[in-house]
Amino acid sequence: MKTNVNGRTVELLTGDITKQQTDAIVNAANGTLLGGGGVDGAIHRAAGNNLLTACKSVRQEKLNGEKLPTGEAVITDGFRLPATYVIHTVGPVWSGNHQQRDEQLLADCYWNSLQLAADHQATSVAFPSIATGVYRFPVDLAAQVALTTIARFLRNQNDHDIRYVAMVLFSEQDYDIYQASMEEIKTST
Ligand code: AR6
Repeated sequence: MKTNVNGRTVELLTGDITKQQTDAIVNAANGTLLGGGGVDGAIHRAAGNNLLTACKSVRQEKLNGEKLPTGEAVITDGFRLPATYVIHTVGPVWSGNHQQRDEQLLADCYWNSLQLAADHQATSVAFPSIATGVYRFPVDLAAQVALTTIARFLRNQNDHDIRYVAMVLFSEQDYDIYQASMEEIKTST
C-alpha cells in the first residue's frame, strides 16, 4: 500500500529489510550497538563483520564509549547490504507503565532516523517495525506512532532529498495492522 505525503511516497511492504535497495535502512538496535537478535541480528549477518567494527568505532568516537540512548540514532555504512547506510536507533522497552513517555521515545526514533538520513542526502529510507519484537511495544500503537511521525517529518521538513519511505513489515499480520493505521490517518487528516 502506498500513500502520498507532501509529494513524497510512503509505502507499506512485507519482506526482509536486509534486501531493501533504499539508500538507508534503519536498524532496531540496542544501546550497545554490538548486535543482537531479531532484525538487528539479520542486519549484522547480511552486512558482514565490518558493520560490527563500524559500530564499535561509533561507540568510541561519537558516544565516548557510552551506550546509544533510547530514541537517538547513529549512522554507519551498509557494507555488504544493498543499502548504502544503516541507521541504528534504539526503541523503548515497553512496560505498559509509561505509555506517553514510550510513545514519545518511539516517535524520536523515527524522527531522528529521518533527520540523519536527510543529513546524509539519502533519497530513500526503509524502516522495520521498531520496538515491536523483543521490546514488546504493542503493534497497533507503534503503527500509529511510526506513520504519524513519518508524515509529520515529510510535511514539516522540506530541506532534504527524501522522496520515499518504506515500512518493511515482517508478517502479514503486522502489515494488516499498519495498513489499518494508515487508512485511519488518511481519513482523519
Ligand atoms: N526484516 C524486517 N523486519 C524484521 C526482520 C527482518 N529481517 N527480522 C525481524 N523483523 P526486534 P525490537 C521484525 O525484536 O523489538 C534485538 O535483539 C520483527 O518481526 O528485531 O526493537 C536488538 O539487539 C519485529 O516486527 O526489535 C535489541 O536488543 C520488528 O522487526 C532488541 O532486539 C522488531 O523486532 C530490539 O527489540
